[in-house]
Amino acid sequence: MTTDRNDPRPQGPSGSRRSRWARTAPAALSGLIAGFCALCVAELAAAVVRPEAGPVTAVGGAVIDRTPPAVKDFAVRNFGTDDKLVLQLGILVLLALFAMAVGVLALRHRLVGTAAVLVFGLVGAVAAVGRPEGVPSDALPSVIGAVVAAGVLYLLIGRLTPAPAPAAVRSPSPAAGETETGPAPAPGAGPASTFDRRGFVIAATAAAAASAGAGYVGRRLTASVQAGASASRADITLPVPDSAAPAVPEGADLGVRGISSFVTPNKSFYRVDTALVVPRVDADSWRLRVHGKGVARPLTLGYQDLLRRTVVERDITLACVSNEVGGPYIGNARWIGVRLADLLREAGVKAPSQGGPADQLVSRSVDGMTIGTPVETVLDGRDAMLALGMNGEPLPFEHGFPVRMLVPGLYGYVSACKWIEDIELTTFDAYDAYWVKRDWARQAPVKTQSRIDTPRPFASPKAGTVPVGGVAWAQHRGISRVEVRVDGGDWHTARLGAADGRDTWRQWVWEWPATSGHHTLEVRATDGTGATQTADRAGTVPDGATGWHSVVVDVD
Ligand SMILES: Nc1nc2c(c(=O)[nH]1)N[C@H]1C(S)=C(S)[C@@H](COP(=O)(O)O)O[C@H]1N2
Ligand SMILES: [Mo]
Repeated sequence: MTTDRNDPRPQGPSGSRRSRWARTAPAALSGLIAGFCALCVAELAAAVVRPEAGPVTAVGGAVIDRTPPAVKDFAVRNFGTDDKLVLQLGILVLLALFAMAVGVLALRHRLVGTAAVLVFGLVGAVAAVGRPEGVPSDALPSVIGAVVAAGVLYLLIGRLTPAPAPAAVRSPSPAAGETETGPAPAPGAGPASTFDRRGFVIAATAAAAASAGAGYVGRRLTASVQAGASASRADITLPVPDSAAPAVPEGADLGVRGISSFVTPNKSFYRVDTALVVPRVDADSWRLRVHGKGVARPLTLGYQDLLRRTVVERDITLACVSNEVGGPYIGNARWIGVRLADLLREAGVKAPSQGGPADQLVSRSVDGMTIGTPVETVLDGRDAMLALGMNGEPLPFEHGFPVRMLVPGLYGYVSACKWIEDIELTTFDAYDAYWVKRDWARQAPVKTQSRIDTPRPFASPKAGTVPVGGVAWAQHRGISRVEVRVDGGDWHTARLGAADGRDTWRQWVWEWPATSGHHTLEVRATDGTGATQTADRAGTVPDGATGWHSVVVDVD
């Protein structure tokens, strides 16, 4: 370092520039430490207020809320389920850069820099309160974090611009940014030594350590609150269903290598939601309210109330509207829950076709998601349910513990509210749910689709018999036929896996007599009503992608 106290080198005209740089780095570091401090203190405050109210989560959530569908699609496509991690890393990197800039700014204008820290706190606070589930107290973590961080920055920058000592000898080449009188060099210091390095290092280390401590305590506090939710989940024994699902028929799984398993294990079940922090709801304190237009007898139910009701078990395939042709956002599971229609009838709800005044059921989650479902669909006899269990275990936290909604035949964003806590009967005219406000369709039945799982794109199987297989779905209509063609030739009817009702997908396979060369495979499905999947290509917005999935392979 050129600013060592006993630097023997002569201080030429460049000395002042050098000393300015010598203070710029510690000023940037001060900014970084202040930023770190803000996040750690906010983390501690958020542990008390609400983990989701932490600034990074809040700003990330606000970004998600405002992401146009095209960008969201891009993010999902390129980062998949890691999109949220990428988003949060991006926010942290940006924050670090800004923090360093603020530190340097504070070196020149101590109060302006300090005020800039408060502005950042304000951004976090506005983002937190502006989330769909935001409440005024959500501003606290960002505000408290920013105030403490501003103090830290003020103090650290103070260490870089020491007050003049009484018997100061004026520095021959005062560094830029120094006050009129100029800082007094410490006794024995060379002219370029413009601040008390030891004092700064001690203060900076102390600030960083105290921040880390606060952050650690915050993390532990949050973890202990979440432990309550985990314990409540571990305590649950799912009931034996009053109406069990028939065993999955033999042959529903064709046993062909490379085809998605008929039942999707919970661990590999796709996850799509806007939650940066997975809500951890304690089943013991969880309540569901059913109320609104035409609800003669509003209900408030706890988890045990649901367990005591008639419990059904059903196999249902869930798909996301953001799934592109050939995409991965679909899974099939065995669910246990309470039929939604039973509950609504008990509350006195009538279908619109029976004269009921509400045509939209709006479900609300603990994290503020709103999902609008046609009341007519929920009451038309299908197994719409409040699900408690997934593949033999209580819902995993990621999939909506303690309770989520499911409506066979509708995309998730219009039916499958996770972490549900409120059901309001209203009309489509009166209210637009979260994704509808963001250009997605009000109503979205699942479109007939089929996917080639094997061979994989650009695979090079050996010439001879090559099984071409995958899954096809048209929930609540069922699949009646799947066809495959090669290089635009004749369609060949595939062999279907046994049907497990019409609410689940079906596997299919066709034994392809493959000849060597470059080939394009295409698939199309026909649903239970006899309608064949359209070839017309459409994107996912506003109500689901269409077109045939194709895969290109090179046969050896
Ligand atoms: N609370 C909440 N519920 C939600 C969502 C969400 O973002 N928040 N996403 C919906 C969407 S778009 C889909 S496709 C399904 C996905 O459910 P999964 O993550 O269990 O597969 O959940 C639905 N329920
Ligand atoms: Mo979705």
